[in-house]
Amino acid sequence: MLLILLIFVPRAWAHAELQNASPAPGASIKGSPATIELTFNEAVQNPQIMLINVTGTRQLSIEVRSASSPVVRAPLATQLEAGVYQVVWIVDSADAHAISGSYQFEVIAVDSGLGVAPWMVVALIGAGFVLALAIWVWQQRTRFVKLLTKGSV
Ligand SMILES: [Cu+2]
Repeated sequence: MLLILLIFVPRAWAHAELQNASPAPGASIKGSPATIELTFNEAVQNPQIMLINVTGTRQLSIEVRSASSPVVRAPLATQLEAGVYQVVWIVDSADAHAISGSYQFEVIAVDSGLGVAPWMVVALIGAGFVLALAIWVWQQRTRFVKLLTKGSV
């Protein structure tokens, strides 16, 4: 029975299928992508892409200018801040049926270069230790002087 279904139900009815996406589904990328690019197995029309900031509440509707083509390219007008984004897309297959899908990717903040270097941590701990030792030595010295001058601490 299953075999008969497999034979008589044509695969996907010639609907378009998403083959490739950039940023890739599940990808973590440093900094904002310049474009969202979806590649289908056949030419698609009337593409619509919506970008939802999952970690925030911002919703971006991206304008897509595209003739019938297997590649839908959507340039981003604004830089995406760090966060998880959901790409929701709707396109018309060659047979005029609409198909849709969604996936997520993550934008990681670009390293500002102002981070604390490991040698700085070591230097700070070292400086703190030297200071503590200096204070201790100073305290012992005053106690010792008191002992000498007054005969008691
Ligand atoms: Cu169809």
